[in-house]
Amino acid sequence: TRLILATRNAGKITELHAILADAGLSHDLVGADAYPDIPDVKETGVTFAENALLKAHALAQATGHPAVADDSGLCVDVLGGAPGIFSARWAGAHGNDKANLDLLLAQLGDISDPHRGAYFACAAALALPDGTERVVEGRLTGTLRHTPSGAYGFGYDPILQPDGETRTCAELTPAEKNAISHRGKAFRALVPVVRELVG
Ligand code: ITT
Repeated sequence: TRLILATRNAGKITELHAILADAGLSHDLVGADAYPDIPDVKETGVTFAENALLKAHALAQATGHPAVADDSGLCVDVLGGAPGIFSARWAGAHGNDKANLDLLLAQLGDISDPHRGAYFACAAALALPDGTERVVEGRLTGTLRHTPSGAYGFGYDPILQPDGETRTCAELTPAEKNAISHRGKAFRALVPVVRELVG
């Protein structure tokens, strides 16, 4: 069965292929890039779950196949949860990971480590062409470094050091990150739902 990955973020697609394969899902996983004529979905929701559902429904409707979507971001304690759902365009242009990360570090300045708590959040949504929907969430909590470190991953990975780790998410191998990440947790929870509703 074909299962659409309703995202155009290359970092997410790489992680989702690994997470879903490790969880034993044998579906034919096809990224949204395979459907260039489908317009980008307007993320008008106010929560990760709402936006993930919007993206999953849009792709399921447009393709006629079941679709899974990821809406995710970094929530910083001292910023009241920002950038949150605005993580991909925190510095303005959509998807400029380096500018987003640099701006966030500048905003935090030299705030000390005990006040640099943050977490990654991920909502994983499944939508079927008939309108059936499910959504689950996962989190990874940690502390924000003062300077970026590491070359794996994407987005804010070089500055989040997970609780109990001495390395940033960008210094963990992809398998190590997926084992503990917000995305790994959310999509591993979604897999039994996919099995039940998609087959
Ligand atoms: P799609 O909507 O096409 O899926 P997007 O990049 O616009 O792609 P989001 O709106 O969910 O996706 O934005 C997520 C942003 O949050 C992403 O650009 C990163 O900056 C950040 N982010 C999410 N998960 C992350 C992770 O595992 N590591 C680092 N940063 C992450």
